[in-house]
Amino acid sequence: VPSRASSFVRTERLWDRHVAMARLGATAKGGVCRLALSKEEIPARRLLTQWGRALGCTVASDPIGNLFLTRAGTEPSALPVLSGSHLDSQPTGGRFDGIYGVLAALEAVEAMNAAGLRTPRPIEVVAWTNEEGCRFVPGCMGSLAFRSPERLATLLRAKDPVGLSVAEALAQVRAAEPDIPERPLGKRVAAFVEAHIEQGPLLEANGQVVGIVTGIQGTRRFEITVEGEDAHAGTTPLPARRDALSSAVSMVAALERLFQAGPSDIVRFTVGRFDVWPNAPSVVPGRVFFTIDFRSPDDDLLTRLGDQVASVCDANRKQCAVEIVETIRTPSIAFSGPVPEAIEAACRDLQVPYARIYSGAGHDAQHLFHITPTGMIFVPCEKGISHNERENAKPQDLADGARVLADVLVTLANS
Ligand code: HGY
Ligand code: MN
Ligand code: MN
Repeated sequence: VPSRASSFVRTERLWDRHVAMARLGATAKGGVCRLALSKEEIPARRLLTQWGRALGCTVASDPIGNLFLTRAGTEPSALPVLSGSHLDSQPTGGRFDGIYGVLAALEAVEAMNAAGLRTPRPIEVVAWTNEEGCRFVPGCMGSLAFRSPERLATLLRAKDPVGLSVAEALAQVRAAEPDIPERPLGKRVAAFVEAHIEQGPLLEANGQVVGIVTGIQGTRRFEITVEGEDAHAGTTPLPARRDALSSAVSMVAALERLFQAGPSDIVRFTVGRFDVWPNAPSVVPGRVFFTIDFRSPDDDLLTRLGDQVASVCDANRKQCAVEIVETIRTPSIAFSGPVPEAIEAACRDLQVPYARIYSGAGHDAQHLFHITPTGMIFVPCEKGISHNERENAKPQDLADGARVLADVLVTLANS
């Protein structure tokens, strides 16, 4: 159908934009390290801004640093349709996690321009600040603030491992963007659609190209600090030791028994960060910091198991003190309504093989879900590898996902 936006999506152009972005924060092993609000992310924001302006979009950023490229609608007062994901990556991240959703939305806008399509609703391509939650905790920070503006002050105070706050890092980023105006935090939107690689093996294994995401599992994240006492490894007898590492290791072993007690492999329990001080071979560690990332589709399980974290840590602290802080808790959500329906209609029109699929990974969509009709489009990634520098995807799959997204955005922006 000549006037359909999807007909104007260009596989090479979308791929080339991924190649250009992958240079920003490129790692020796072929991945990216582009942490939130880092010096590597500034040029990525700049490149996105340049591409958006070349397509006639106006660019603005909000008080948490979310970046918006707005394609004007014929009815400026109509609520906009948002689509996007994140520019930031994990330290050993891949070239597609997050960035694909931003570039697919940009490609959809370019295709609408080429098709000469105007829509009543404005369309906004969005890059949410700090989705990955590595440098600054919690993750999904930009979409969280957009949904709950009352959280802004607290989120701006979050500090990175060297003590720099979000506010200070954001000030550095915004100082590099004098030409990008600020807009208020949060507003009502008509719908949000996020395209993302699956970060799992199912679509590729089953020969499907698009996953219509049915929901996102719930998450609880904790930070545990174990306080003991630095001591001489050679002279300190066992009864006199307050060994923070020994206690922390007992806690992790006990937590694994708690979380992996269930019959099936449903619960996801990860200790991703484990810092030891002073981290010297001949010093009994006086302090250990570690993180817990706990996920389950079952909210009752999230409650039942998550509520035991404190008692399990306390029962294994031995001669040490322990502090447990829950940093974020997001319930599991189920997508329904106009956005998944529009995705399915577009897949059928375009004859793109699709399946319904549940998301084990967290996304910004889990916050937008609470304020507007929301849905997600997954595309395959090689062997489901992600949060790994070997993350890979096929140009054709990325483009097919962008074709579906383009027609979905036109449908929603006309509704
Ligand atoms: O951890 C997550 O689920 C997301 O990919 N940051
Ligand atoms: Mn992501
Ligand atoms: Mn990720």
